[in-house]
Amino acid sequence: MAVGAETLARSYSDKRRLSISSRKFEAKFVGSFFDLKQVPRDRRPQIAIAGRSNVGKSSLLNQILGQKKLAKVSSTPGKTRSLNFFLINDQFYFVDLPGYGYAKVSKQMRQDWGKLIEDYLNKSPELIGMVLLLDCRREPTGEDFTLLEWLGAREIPVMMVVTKMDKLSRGKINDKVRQVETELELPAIPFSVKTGLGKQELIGSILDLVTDHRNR
Ligand SMILES: Nc1nc2c(ncn2[C@@H]2O[C@H](COP(=O)(O)OP(=O)(O)OP(=O)(O)O)[C@@H](O)[C@H]2O)c(=O)[nH]1
Ligand SMILES: [Mg+2]
Repeated sequence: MAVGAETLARSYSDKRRLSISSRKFEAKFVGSFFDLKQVPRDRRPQIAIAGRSNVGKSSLLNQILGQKKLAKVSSTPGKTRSLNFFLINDQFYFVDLPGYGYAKVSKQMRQDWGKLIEDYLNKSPELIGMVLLLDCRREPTGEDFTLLEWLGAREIPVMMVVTKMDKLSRGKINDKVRQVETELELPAIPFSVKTGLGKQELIGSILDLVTDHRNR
């Protein structure tokens, strides 16, 4: 039986996918950057982790990388103030962004962080996707919507994650996910670093994104 070009192409991409997904995320911390001029520019794709201060960005990163302390976690909001780059499997970067919306820092500091995030978003052609986090006990803010609009306008894929789900009772988890999905018009992944909820689903989405980008 003749094998069509389409079948060959599919089996090739399946193999590529397998070769990525069968490996773990091997992560290397590259550096913390306060200025966009310092960040690595080697054309490897970048996936940013964004959301309000204290939403659980650094914790999520440690969880999916299977490491406890690679990204700094703190109960004091505003821990991550720089762009933190992690090289994954030598293939792509995760960029842990400073959290936004934390009121208890000086106006100057808020402006500086905001500018760093804005600069990063406007001047990073390597950005291929974003993991956007929302705390399950909070409503999305204007900043969350602004970010979503910005990503939508540039057709950058978003993986919406609802964090700290261990704080909700089992029965409320599905309701919360549906509420977020309706409000933001996006699929959402429920997540908890305490119970491991959502870890495999998120890793799968990230691997799909990287594979799609490579096969383009
Ligand atoms: N219960 C619970 N706590 C969590 C979870 N994820 C994060 N936390 C806690 O939330 C706090 C903030 O976590 P971080 O990972 O530092 O949050 P962040 O978004 O990186 O914060 P900034 O860097 O300040 O923007 C810490 O006390 C974490 O232990 C979770 O899934 N469940
Ligand atoms: Mg952080």
